[in-house]
Amino acid sequence: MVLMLGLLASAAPAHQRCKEENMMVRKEWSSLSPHERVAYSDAVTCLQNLPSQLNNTQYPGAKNRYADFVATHINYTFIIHLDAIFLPWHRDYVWLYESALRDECGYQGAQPYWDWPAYVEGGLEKSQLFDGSAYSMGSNGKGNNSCVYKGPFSNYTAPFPYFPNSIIMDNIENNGTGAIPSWSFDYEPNCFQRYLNDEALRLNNNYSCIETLLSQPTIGEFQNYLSTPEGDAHYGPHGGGHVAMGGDGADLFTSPTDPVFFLHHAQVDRMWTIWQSYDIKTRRYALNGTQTLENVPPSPELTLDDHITWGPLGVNRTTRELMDVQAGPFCYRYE
Ligand SMILES: *[C@@H]1O[C@H](CO)[C@@H](O)[C@H](O)[C@H]1NC(C)=O
Ligand SMILES: *[C@@H]1O[C@H](CO)[C@@H](O)[C@H](O)[C@H]1NC(C)=O
Ligand SMILES: *[C@@H]1O[C@H](CO)[C@@H](O)[C@H](O)[C@H]1NC(C)=O
Ligand SMILES: *[C@@H]1O[C@H](CO)[C@@H](O)[C@H](O)[C@H]1NC(C)=O
Ligand SMILES: *[C@@H]1O[C@H](CO)[C@@H](O)[C@H](O)[C@H]1NC(C)=O
Ligand SMILES: *[C@@H]1O[C@H](CO)[C@@H](O)[C@H](O)[C@H]1NC(C)=O
Ligand SMILES: *[C@@H]1O[C@H](CO)[C@@H](O)[C@H](O)[C@H]1NC(C)=O
Ligand SMILES: *[C@@H]1O[C@H](CO)[C@@H](O)[C@H](O)[C@H]1NC(C)=O
Ligand SMILES: [Cu+2]
Repeated sequence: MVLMLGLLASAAPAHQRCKEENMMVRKEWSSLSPHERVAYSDAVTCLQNLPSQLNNTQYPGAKNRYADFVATHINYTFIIHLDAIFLPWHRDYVWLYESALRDECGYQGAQPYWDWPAYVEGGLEKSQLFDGSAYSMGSNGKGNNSCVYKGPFSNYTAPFPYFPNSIIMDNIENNGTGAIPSWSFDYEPNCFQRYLNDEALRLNNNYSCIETLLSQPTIGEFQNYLSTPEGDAHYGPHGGGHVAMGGDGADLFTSPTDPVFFLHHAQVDRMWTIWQSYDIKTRRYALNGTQTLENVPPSPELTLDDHITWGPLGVNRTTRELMDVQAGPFCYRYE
């Protein structure tokens, strides 16, 4: 009987497989109990202590399983940002990471998110996310190198090189090929860095910014408001969160080096999910844009039938499979 039910379950279409009983519920960091917060950061530390699954000759910097996720993000930087692939790619990326925490490190909870506007007042350094206590995600950085010095991850060695912003600008300005530098996966150990920036969060991620984001009428405008710089200190809520972390979290290539990246991108995903929910009929499958960063080099518009890849982290998906958080590979909601 058990076997038969198992067969039925695996044959059922996705929308029937994802039910209230097996749905993951993603919560805001500060609303987790202290015990739940430690369980989460412990699972991340566990991933940082598991062996890499990548070829060490090709990826010398991928020193552990956590770094495999960073390597993959570096690998695809030029196709997963400032284009139509951005939202669906990062949705599955966070899901693959959450699944690794659960499957490889015994984590029982769901991926938490970072509700930015709730952190605008009071200072990041004093917040439950960054206060450096055992119940936080580690402290701010300090010293000349701005190394995270207290709480979880303070002894983590960031393995990959630093990528200057000029790499992105050169590619855009010179109609580049979007090839990553040859040294991208080198092992260049450094301390894990943060440089918390309250002002960036206040200007890009306050309640009125979120209201503006969620009131964008089309997916094209939603994406533009989310990520496109509008000059001085304006980066959009996605960029603002990265700049607010500073250090490793603000490097477009290696930003997942900061474990808060995954809380930040869960929040980006939550914004998209909420925006979609306002008008499921027209918004769930809405796409706008091509498949390369700022469309350099030029690429076709992304369609629902195109394949998206995460390299060795997971199987290819069509864009269509990634549009609904309770179908395809996913089964979660935000609380
Ligand atoms: C790892 O990559 C190197 C260089 O590409 C290759 O020669 C070697 O066979 C690979 N090792 C494995 C186990 O695949
Ligand atoms: C990098 O991208 C190439 C091309 O898609 C792929 O073959 C390789 O497995 C990727 N490696 C990682 C770590 O993502
Ligand atoms: C930080 O930099 C200052 C000025 O360059 C130098 O005097 C100081 O020794 C450095 N401190 C550390 C801990 O490296
Ligand atoms: C970091 O390493 C030092 C020295 O090995 C150790 O005393 C400290 O407890 C470690 N901190 C954390 C948060 O693991
Ligand atoms: C940019 O380069 C691509 C080839 O990579 C070429 O097809 C395209 O015409 C170029 N665009 C411009 C504006 O020069
Ligand atoms: C919220 O952000 C907007 C846009 O940057 C800014 O004009 C406004 O002053 C900010 N509000 C507060 C309360 O800081
Ligand atoms: C994509 O969005 C931009 C910005 O809103 C808009 O100008 C453009 O017409 C849209 N493209 C398509 C194909 O809908
Ligand atoms: C996965 O998709 C990428 C392009 O997004 C493609 O290059 C690759 O061949 C696909 N791999 C498989 C196994 O289908
Ligand atoms: Cu990214």
